[in-house]
Amino acid sequence: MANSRLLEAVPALVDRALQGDRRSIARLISRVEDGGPEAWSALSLIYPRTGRAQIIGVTGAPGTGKSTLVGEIAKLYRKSSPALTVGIVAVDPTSPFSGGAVLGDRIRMRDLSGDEGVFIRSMATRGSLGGLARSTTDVVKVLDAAGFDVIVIETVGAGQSEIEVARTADTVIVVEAPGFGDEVQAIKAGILEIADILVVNKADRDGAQSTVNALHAMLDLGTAPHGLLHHGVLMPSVIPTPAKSDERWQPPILKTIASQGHGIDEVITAVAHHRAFLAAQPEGQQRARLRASMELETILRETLLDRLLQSVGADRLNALIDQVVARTIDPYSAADQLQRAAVQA
Ligand SMILES: Nc1nc2c(ncn2[C@@H]2O[C@H](COP(=O)(O)OP(=O)(O)O)[C@@H](O)[C@H]2O)c(=O)[nH]1
Ligand SMILES: [Mg+2]
Repeated sequence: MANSRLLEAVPALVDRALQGDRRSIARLISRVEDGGPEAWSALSLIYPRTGRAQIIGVTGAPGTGKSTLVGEIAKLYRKSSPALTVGIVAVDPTSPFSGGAVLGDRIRMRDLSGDEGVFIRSMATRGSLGGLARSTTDVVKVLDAAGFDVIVIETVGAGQSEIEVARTADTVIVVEAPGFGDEVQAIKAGILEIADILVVNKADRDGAQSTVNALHAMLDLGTAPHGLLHHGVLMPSVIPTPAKSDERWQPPILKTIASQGHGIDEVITAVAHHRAFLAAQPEGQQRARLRASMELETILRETLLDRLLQSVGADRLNALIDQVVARTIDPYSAADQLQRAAVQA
């Protein structure tokens, strides 16, 4: 009864959110994060309105300056055109956006949060990490449908599911910073491969150039045309526009000082170039397809498992778990038994 009343409220809530009402957007996001039938009905209502936003993932080790960079990117987009709106989804628990920052950072973020054209949402870190990847894409869909032109997702680049979150973006920016010794953190975390743009932030610090050089060597940019890099910063005017459809994207390496707002326009230019590149490439289409198939697979896995567990019941499941522990049955046979039981139920 209560549940059906809540379900009825969804279409009205979706309507108000799609009209850009900020409180309704926030409430719709919470509903979507909660998951379940209500979330699904909301998502199916908004889905036709999604696919417009440009989605940028920003990932990297903690402390490299991701949140600061995201803030500056948002500010510059807003400055470039007052009509251009920006959504920020922070999956970083230490993010100033999620309230985990030192006071100075929070004060700096205020000039963003007072802006009606910017919507900031921190993801609840409850639940499984796999679930986090799904709910993050769902939250992005809400902001997309609500009309935000650019959506930036900040995640800490550590672990497979964070990588999955970043991968759902159209353009992935991997942030690196000097001062971690000689190691390039992104390589340690295994996130270098997903970088469309590499940013060496904290370029005001010693060792920034050697980080750039290390990344350069790592990416094997030896084949790139000379003159592309100017003081380690890729000059926007000389970023080649790809002509052939089989041309591969070369991730540019850019230096920024996010805390001073330096180098941000180059980052935004590189994002625009990458977007144009994807639009002209079959790779762009492939990405959309890969994303759709990954998403469908995740949903199927969750819903099929849910249904199976509901139909066989917790007792039966627990009994089988005991048997697996006692080694009277192997996990494959146990899974097979559960599936057969579910089919019969
Ligand atoms: N020196 C210097 N510090 C920076 C720069 N960008 C960010 N920071 C500082 O680095 C710290 C971590 O930044 P934050 O954006 O929270 O990093 P995150 O953990 O990657 O999101 C904060 O104290 C920032 O003020 C920069 O370009 N240069
Ligand atoms: Mg952060």
